[in-house]
Amino acid sequence: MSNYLHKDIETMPREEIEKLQSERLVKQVKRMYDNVELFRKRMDEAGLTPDDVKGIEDLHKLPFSYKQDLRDYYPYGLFAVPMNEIVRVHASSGTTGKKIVVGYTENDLTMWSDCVARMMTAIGLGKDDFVQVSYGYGLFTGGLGAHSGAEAIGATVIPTSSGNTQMQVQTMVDFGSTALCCTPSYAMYLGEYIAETGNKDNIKLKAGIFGAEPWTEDMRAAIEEKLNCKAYDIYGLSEIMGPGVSCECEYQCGMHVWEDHFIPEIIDPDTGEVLPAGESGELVFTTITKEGFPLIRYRTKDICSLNYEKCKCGRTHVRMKKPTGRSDDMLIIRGVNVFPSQIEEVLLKVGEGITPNYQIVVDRVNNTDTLDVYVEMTEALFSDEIRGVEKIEKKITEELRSMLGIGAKVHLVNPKSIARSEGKAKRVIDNRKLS
Ligand code: DLL
Repeated sequence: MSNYLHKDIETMPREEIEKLQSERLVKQVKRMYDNVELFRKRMDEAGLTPDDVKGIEDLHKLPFSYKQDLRDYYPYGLFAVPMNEIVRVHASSGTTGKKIVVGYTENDLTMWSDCVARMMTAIGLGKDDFVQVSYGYGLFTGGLGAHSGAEAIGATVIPTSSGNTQMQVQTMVDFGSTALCCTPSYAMYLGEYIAETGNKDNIKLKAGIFGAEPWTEDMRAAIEEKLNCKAYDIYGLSEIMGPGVSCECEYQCGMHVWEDHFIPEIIDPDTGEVLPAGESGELVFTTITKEGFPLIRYRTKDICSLNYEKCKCGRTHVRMKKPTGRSDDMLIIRGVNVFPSQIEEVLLKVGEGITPNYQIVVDRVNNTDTLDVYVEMTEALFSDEIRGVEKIEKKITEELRSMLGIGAKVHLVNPKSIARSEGKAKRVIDNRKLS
């Protein structure tokens, strides 16, 4: 027996979903053509006018949009409404120092909380629940996104934000949290801590809502065992909305994309061709109801596939598989998006005593991601009996923390000690097994 927030929408027959999407897409394209300079320019270049778009059958004709667009039009240049209609902004890492910025109107925020609330309802949460939100609050969408969804179902929200594990567990025990929202790696970490402190029988969790980074079925089993609750996957990205673009239902068999708001496509990342249902490729989204910051055919770079079969829960909205990787070099370290180019930018900035030869090593130790940055020092520094190495390492560590918002271990190593490859330099070694 499934719990629905809006049964009519969640179980809408496919023809009706597509009809609704077509109507909304046509309106969205017109609105964006009138209000977003870059979109108008791309349509003009492609020889298209809004009248060429009669429904979702024309979606594939429309130009793609990219993360780089958000950088080029930083901070507000892609918004489709005047700034005084934007009631909130969020931001996430760009490929270099500048963040990418997204904005929401009041209606956008309502739509967002509604999407998260649908999932919370589906997995059996409601007014009697205590939802502990341990995603970070702030520019990151995780904290406030989960928070608003939990408020929308009338649950009692416990906004602990991220970090301070002892406080998180104490709160979970004392406040009687029945649901937990955080990254899956932090859920594992909390689980370990709960076991170590003998608290497993003191927690009352029934559900966990985990996302913002890839995780496996093995991790799900481990988290469910450690936290003694069901672990559900939630997916999203700042550019499209935040958490809740898609989420699992009670059957944990793929994440339903809320298709009345988002149209997903799977494309070949190299050719841009749309792939048949079921094939794996790059996920692309079009937002058909967003007002503040709408996007047409946004290239997420996440690799996954779509399943249009009706789910056991009765929902008709397409399910996406857990993303298995990315078609770019973005890493997600402790839930934070990190591009190797950001690290390179820091190294170039510090400059003194170091060469551009570096290697980034990511691993997972005791369920926590580690980031080690190895940089070759210059011959001059090396022959100077390596005086000042510690100072430079400290400086790079500080700059990295300020750029990425997470800690890294920096190691200055001897000149020519990082293995050279014949082709492209192997800058990143990711030893985590996530797919
Ligand atoms: O991570 C939004 C979010 C917050 C989702 C809380 C779920 C829970 P960004 O920081 O913009 O937004 O990062 C988006 O994270 O393109 C994926 O690569 C990755 N990602 C997000 N959710 C999942 C997931 C938030 N469930 C990027 N599985 C996305 C795998 C995920 N990867």
